[in-house]
Amino acid sequence: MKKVVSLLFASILMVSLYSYTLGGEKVYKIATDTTYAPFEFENDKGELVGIDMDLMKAIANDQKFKYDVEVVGFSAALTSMETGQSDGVIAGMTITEERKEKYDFSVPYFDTGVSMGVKIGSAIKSYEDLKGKKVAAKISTVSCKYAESIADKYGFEIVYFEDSTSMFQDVLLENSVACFEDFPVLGYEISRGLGLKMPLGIEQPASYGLAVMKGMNKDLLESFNKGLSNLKDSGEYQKILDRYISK
Ligand code: ASN
Repeated sequence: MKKVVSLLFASILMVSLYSYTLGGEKVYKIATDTTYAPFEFENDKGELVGIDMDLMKAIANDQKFKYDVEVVGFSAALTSMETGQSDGVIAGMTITEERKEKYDFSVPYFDTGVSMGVKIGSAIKSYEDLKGKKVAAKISTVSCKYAESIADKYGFEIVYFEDSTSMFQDVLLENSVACFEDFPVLGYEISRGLGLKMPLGIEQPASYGLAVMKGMNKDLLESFNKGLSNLKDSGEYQKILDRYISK
């Protein structure tokens, strides 16, 4: 009986290995943020769209690879990749020197930087005005790191959020007097009626890229880079941007 069971088990294992290599194209798992427009968000029809999502789709189509998207939030997306539950992260993720020690990035595909958002009508015009006040930030982000780096100097307290929508809400509800977020995201939301404004300029100019763990998933990174370059040549890349960003 034991023998039969182990034989059965072995054959099941073989069949599954067989089908993996035979039918077996790899399906990459790509983790992303929740609402982070215009990079990833649900449209009116409940479809996951945005520059990241459309780029991923077009690149996979061009390079003939398959992928699944996991919408988990930015901090959770990093954890998912770090624990091997996903192969890469595309989430309006800023390429930084510090992150490059841990992750490999694709070629940059979008320019970004950090900006302060305050409620329309707010008197806050400078970092000095934040003294003794609460400021909202989203954990694990470059904008949050930036807020942390100046918090002591300007004497404000940081309130942490998992997602941008809750962070913006906290400012609109006047619990926090300001938030720090990437300007393409803040700018997009403001242009669509979010009641915030950006009284100051842009700090820490940088770019977004797709990330994989250092030394891993080289094939994914290579395909992404090749596909992106093809999309730029064909004009498809620009078409995707134009879908979300008005000139
Ligand atoms: N822009 C953020 C960062 O790179 C990521 C995010 O909030 N989706 O830190």
